[in-house]
Amino acid sequence: MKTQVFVPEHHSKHQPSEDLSDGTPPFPHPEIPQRIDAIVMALKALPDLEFLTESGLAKDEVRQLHDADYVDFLMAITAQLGSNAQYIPSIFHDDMSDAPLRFQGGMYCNEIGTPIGLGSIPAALNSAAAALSAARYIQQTHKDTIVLCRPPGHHAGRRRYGGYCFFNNAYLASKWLAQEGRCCPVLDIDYHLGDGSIEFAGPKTPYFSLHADPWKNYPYLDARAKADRPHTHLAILERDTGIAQYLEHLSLALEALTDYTPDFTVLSLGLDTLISDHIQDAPIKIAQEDFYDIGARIATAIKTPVLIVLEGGYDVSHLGTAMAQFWEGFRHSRLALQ
Ligand code: OKP
Ligand code: ZN
Repeated sequence: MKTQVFVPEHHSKHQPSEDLSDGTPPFPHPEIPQRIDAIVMALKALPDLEFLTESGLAKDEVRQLHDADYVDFLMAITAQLGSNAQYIPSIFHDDMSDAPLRFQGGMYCNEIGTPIGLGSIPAALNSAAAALSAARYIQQTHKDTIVLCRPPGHHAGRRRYGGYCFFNNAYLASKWLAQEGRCCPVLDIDYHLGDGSIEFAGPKTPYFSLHADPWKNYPYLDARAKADRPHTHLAILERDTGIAQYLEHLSLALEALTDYTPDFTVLSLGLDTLISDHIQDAPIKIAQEDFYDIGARIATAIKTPVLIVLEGGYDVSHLGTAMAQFWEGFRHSRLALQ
């Protein structure tokens, strides 16, 4: 039986042109449609994968995780955009509900690197729908599944977008899989701390993350302020961390995760830990072939079906190889254990 790969059909409608986070001049936006094309192309060269196109929009479902006024704002601002316009908030306060609509984004976002174009929210709703389809599939079949979410989701909080994310794909899936008393942790191995995901950690949906120091890297916040939360396990990867040290951190996270006796697991898979990914401010040393060992280690330690959800990864010329290496390591490890 083949492994299903869910691919959102509308992701390429989200085409942020530039990222203003580093000031002027802006740099070309790294979260581009070619990311998915590169990964799909590399996976198509591997055996036993079947690709399924997701065309739905999770308009109602995102409201189970995100606040209604937040979702309403994203829909309303989209309705006001022209075909080439991109919306970025300019003024930031906690409550701007009485401000004109075009300023209200400042209470739902705290950075300027995530422009909203006409197709951005449809793409994000499609990405969320793909995550939920994959969740339903894994629930029915108990088979490991891949979903190539774009835009990513782990920086999206209950009422906050940013860090290239709008809806939290991983936690939409995790919360759905954790229904009726089941347990579905999220293991996040994106380079960045999922400051959105952390908001959704709970006894049945604990959050485990390996990430670069979030004080020195996006989202540039004090990790200590986040560290003491229940059902949250955070490990910081120091600059220059190589694969041996990385795997030690990973094993500790996997042990803690296993202690929850999960029924399903969501893996927030970011490929931006790759050494050549320019998104890193405190670079670590994970090579393409190391993804094989990372995939193998995860498949060996986690006995539940795993829903692999794509998060970041911006080195388009090496993304495909990294993903293929990860999947080969994961798959071979599963086969060896059968
Ligand atoms: C999203 B994901 C650094 C700019 C960083 C935001 C990065 C968002 C990463 N020069 N801008 O976690 O991969
Ligand atoms: Zn990332």
